[in-house]
Amino acid sequence: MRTVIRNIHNRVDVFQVIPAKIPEGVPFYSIKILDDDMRNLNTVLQNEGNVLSDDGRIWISANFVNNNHVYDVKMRVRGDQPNHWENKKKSWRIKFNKNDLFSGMREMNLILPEDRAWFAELLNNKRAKDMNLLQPPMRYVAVSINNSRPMLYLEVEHWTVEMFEKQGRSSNIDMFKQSFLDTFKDISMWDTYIDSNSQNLHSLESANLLLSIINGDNARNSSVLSSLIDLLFFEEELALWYAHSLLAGDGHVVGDNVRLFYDYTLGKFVPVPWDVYLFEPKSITELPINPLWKTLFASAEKRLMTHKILWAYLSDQKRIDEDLQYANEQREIIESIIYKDTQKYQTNREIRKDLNRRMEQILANMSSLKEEISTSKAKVSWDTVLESKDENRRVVSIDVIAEGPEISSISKDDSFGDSSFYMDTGNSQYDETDILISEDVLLDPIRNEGNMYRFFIVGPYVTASGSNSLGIKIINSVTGKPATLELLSP
Ligand SMILES: [Ca+2]
Repeated sequence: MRTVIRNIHNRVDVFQVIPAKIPEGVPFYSIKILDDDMRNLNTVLQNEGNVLSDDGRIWISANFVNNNHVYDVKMRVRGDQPNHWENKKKSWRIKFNKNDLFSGMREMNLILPEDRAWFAELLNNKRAKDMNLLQPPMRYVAVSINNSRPMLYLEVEHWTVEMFEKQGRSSNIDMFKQSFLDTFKDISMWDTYIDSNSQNLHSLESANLLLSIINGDNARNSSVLSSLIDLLFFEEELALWYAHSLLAGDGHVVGDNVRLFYDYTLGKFVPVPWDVYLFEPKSITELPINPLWKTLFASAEKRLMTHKILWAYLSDQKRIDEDLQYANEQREIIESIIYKDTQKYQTNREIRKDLNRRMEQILANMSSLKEEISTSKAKVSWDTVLESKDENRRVVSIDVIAEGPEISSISKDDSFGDSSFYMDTGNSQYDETDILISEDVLLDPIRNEGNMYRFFIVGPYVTASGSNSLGIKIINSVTGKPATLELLSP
C-alpha cells in the first residue's frame, strides 16, 4: 500500500510504503516535519531544565498522513519530565484542524510506551472502562516521522469537549488537573484543561469546598467527612477509583495525575484514573499518599467499600483471565513493532526484560491483594472486672487488637444471651459514656486512635463455670469468614 505525502511547505510530493510488519488493526501514521522546524525545536529543548517550560511547548506545523488523507496539523512535545523530550524519540501532542478532525479527534497524545509501563496502562484503561470510570480512548500505533522506521507510540486522545461527547458524557464540564506539587491546599495550583462553563463559577466553588473539607477540622471526623464528600462525589465512584489504583500497586495517583472533572449536569466531581502506571504490590494497610485519598480512606467504611470491590473482582476468574489475555495481546502488538523501532532509547534486551517484569507485577498485585484481603487477624484478651453476687452483675472487659491486614468486624453471636455489649469510648473504664452496641463494629488495623479496641459485656452474675463462652464473634469484614484469633487470656 502506498500513501502520498504532500508536503505543504515546499509542495514536493514524496512516496512512502507502509511497512508490511505492522499488525493488522494497528494504525500507521506518517508525519512530515520540516528539517528547519525540527532543528529549531531541538535547539529550544536543549535549554530546558528538569520540567518542560512554556518555551519548550512551541507548536510546529506538520503533515499527518493516515489512510491517504493528509491532515495539516500543529504539534509540540508533551510531558513534563525530560524523558519525554530530551532523546531522539519524543512524546508529542498533535492538534488537528477544527474542520478536519481525525477519527473525531481534535487533539491526540503520542506517548512513549515505556512511560506508561508498556501494556500496563492499556490494562489499566480496560479495567477502568469495565468499572464505568471515564477513560480517554487509547491504543498502540506505529508512527514514522520524516521517513523513520516505524516507532511504537501509545496514542491517547486528549481532554477535549469532543472526547467527552463521544463517550456519551455531558460536555457541560470543567476539567481539572491538580498541580504537579500535589498540594491540595490551594485552588490556584489547579490547572483547568477544559473550561466549558467559565461564566458559571460553581465548579470553582465546589473545588474550594473540597479543599476546605480536606484541610479543615472535619477531616478528622469520619462521619462528618463522609456526608460532606457525598455532596461532591458519588461514593461508589471514589471507591472504584481507589480500587483501580490498588490493582496496579497504587502509588502514582499523586500530583498532576489526580484528575477530576466537574459535571454541571450531575452537580458532582467525577474522578478519572490517569497515568496509574504499575508498581510492586502495596499493602492495603498503607494509606495512599495523595491528600484527597489519604483523608477519605482513613475511614474504615470507605476502605471497606474499596476492598469489597476488589474482592469481587479478584474472585471472578473469568474477569482475571480476560485481563491477562488482553495484556498478552497488547504485548504481542508492542513486540511486533518495538524491536525494530530504531529511534527508541532502550535496547531490545532491556525492553524484553521490562515486559516480563511488568507481566509479573500484574500477577503479583492480584495475588497479593487477594491474600491480604482474605486475611484478618486479631489478638483477643478478656478479664472479669466486676463480679457481684449482691448486685447480680458481672462486667467482662474484652480487648481486641486488630492486626489486619483486612478490617475485621466484631458482633454478638447466637450464644450471647441476655447481657449487654458496650464499646469503650476511650477511658478504658466501664462507665455511662460507653456505647451500647447492637450492630457489627469495624476493627480497623490502621485506625487513627490505634488498633486496640475495648469492649464490655455487662450481664447478670454467673458462676465461673458458666462464663466460658464470651458470646461474641470476629469475622473478616470483606469475606465474612471467621478472623484468625490469638486468644491471650485470662
Ligand atoms: Ca468507658
